[in-house]
Amino acid sequence: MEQLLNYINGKLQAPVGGTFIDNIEPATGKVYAHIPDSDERDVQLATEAAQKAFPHWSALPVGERSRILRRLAGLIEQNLDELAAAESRDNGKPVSLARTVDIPRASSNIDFFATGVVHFSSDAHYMEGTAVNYTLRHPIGVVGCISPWNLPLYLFTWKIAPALATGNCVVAKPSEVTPYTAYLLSKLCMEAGLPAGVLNIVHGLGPKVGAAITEHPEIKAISFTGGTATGAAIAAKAAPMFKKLSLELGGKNPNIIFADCDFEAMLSTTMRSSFANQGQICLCGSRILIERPIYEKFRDAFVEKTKRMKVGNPADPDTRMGALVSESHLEKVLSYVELAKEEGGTVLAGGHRVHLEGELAGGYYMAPTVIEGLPQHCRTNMEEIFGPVVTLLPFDTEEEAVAWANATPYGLSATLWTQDLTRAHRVAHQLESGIVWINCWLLRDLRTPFGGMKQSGVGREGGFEAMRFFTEPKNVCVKIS
Ligand code: TXE
Repeated sequence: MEQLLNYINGKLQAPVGGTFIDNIEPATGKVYAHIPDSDERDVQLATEAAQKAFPHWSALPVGERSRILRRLAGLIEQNLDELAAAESRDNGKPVSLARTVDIPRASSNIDFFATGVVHFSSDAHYMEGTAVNYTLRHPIGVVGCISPWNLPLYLFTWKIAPALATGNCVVAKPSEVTPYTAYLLSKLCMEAGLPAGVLNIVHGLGPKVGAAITEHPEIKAISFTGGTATGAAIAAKAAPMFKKLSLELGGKNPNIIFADCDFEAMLSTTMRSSFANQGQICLCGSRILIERPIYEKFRDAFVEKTKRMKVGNPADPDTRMGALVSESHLEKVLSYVELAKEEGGTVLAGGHRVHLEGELAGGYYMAPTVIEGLPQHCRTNMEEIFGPVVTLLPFDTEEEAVAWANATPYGLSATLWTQDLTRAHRVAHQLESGIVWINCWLLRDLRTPFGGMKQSGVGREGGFEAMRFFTEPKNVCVKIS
């Protein structure tokens, strides 16, 4: 049985305590590797290594840091096959998705910030005849990056790339549920010539290792993606220590479909925005609001397509619907289907576990699920389910659609389908979300601010926003008269 190792001070090493935890393959429900059950002693070693590496790494000319990171991005690209197969096996997602989205985006994340940092400039402010002010942007020092299991390498690199590019050193913790590609990345970091201690990856449980990172006095900023409840727990610990905090949390995103939409384009994209990655993307449109004149046409076409979706072996290149990430998560998602029935919903498609044959018999499979007839403000429509479950809601007026879209505690993303662009801009302006897609979904320009409001998070990632988060601005004022 393979034993994954921590990556600390440029070396792969076992946890100080010598204990390991099982790593389960969602496609079969079987243990296939062991990961370090690290604790605060490993976080201490990682933090010391990062502190030692910081003076040299932060003093490197930005072009040199850029060159090393671009080499790492290239190695991810060259190792697409191995990384995609590993991601699919660890998360349960179709290997086709890992090959076309997760791994290419992990490489782009690193390449994007490796090049972006070379153009990252600051400001100067001239006081006529009196003084000139210039702003310096220093790297913070040692920062913590904690990432979730739904898009493992994609979100892990999305955090470490801007941190490293701006000259920080990182203590990072991938989710214990999907640690494998971060482990493979450790080896690529050594091959790319990343200096020892610049990036340290400590594997293990959130309340143990994640908490130790959050609470370590020498780790000056925390960038976190995960559940809203965990984000609140991290903020409660980090805020009194005056750490900079970036929190990317949950969502309950509306997908608003007006009668004048391009129906076929909307329908095919809505299949993706509803069920991609088994619905385990914080940006999925889990509440579908349909203007009443086309409600039945949409419902019948959408349900028919959903029933035709084949749940299969994630390793099969033709599979578009793989396994959910864990037994406990599958049970959580199925429990929401039961709740929906109690709240008056009617299940139009799916709603049950799927049992595959042979080796896959113990896997965590679920049929994509469509529910209608729920009251707008019920728990099913207010709480994040994070699985292949969507609810349908007919609306009569634009005002009603906007009010319902904004009615949840979340505010991450929203999708809008209409050919009336005046209405599109008017509605987008009123939606309480950090991201609005009009006649598209998950179309991403990495330069744009990424994140949500309300209980979907604090701060933004992406582009210069991310590089500003990982740097401390200092204004220097020079008298010239
Ligand atoms: O998140 P967690 P999980 C939502 C989704 C999901 C829920 C929980 O609703 O059902 O969050 O998912 C580490 N101190 N999203 O289990 O628990 C943990 O080890 C410090 C939305 O992934 O928040 C992991 O590395 N760290 C999200 C990371 O936090 C702690 C994507 C995320 O784990 C910790 C994923 C603690 N006390 C889930 N407890 C999105 N916005 O994309 C755990 N961790």
